[in-house]
Amino acid sequence: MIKFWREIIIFVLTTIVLTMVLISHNLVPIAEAQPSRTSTTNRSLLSVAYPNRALSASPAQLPPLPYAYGALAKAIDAETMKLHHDAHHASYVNNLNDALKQYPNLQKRSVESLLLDLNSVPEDIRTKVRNNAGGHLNHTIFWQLMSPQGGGQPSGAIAQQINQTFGSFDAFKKQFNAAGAARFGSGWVWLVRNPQNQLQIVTTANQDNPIMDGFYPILGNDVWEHAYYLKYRNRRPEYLNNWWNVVNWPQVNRRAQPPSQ
Ligand code: MN3
Repeated sequence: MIKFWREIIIFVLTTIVLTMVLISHNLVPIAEAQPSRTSTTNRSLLSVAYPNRALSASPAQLPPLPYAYGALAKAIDAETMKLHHDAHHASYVNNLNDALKQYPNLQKRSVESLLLDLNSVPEDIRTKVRNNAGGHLNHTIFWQLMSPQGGGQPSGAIAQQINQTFGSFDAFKKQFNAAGAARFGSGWVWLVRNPQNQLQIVTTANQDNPIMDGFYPILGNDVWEHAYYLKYRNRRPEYLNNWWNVVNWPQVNRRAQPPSQ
């Protein structure tokens, strides 16, 4: 009987020692390390143009407007929409293709990846790529964020997250509009997810996109004069206020989903 127990103990000890040796040599997988929220968020910055798709640069193409020019009249007039899409956005697309035409390797990269690593873009086209890749990306996101059926109170998960972060939808709107009004010159105002996975309001200058500062863009409004001047003249705050009448909350919710693993 004693011999039996001794053999059991020797067997158990041998198993423990053997397992420790295997683990120390990485031969036995321990539980896979979970990616942190931060690294997950950073990885997703490579694909922000659409809820699940990056923006191609081979060649860059003007996406069709998903509604008629006059469909957003609750906030933006038809003439502004036509110019904004057919002239301004089209020129960002054309200028980006023009900048990349001597660099076929860069055309294989997404617009997001170009903006995330501008240092890898040759200096002679870097500013042109920054402005026009940014312009193409920002406007591609912008058209999707509006809808003729838009406006009203936010719905879904984003409504809760906005309330938790800013207190209420009205408080959030006030803060977002104030940031947009205070952006000097041309630029954008955004609701982003920051690397700590929190909602935050930021602004960007010119055609920079929040991914360039490590933020995931959920919702954004264009505060360049070309976005509002025909109808609102210099009254940017009035444009910012009316813009909520066309915000496409279902689309905002799709963009606000935690990034897929
Ligand atoms: Mn614009």
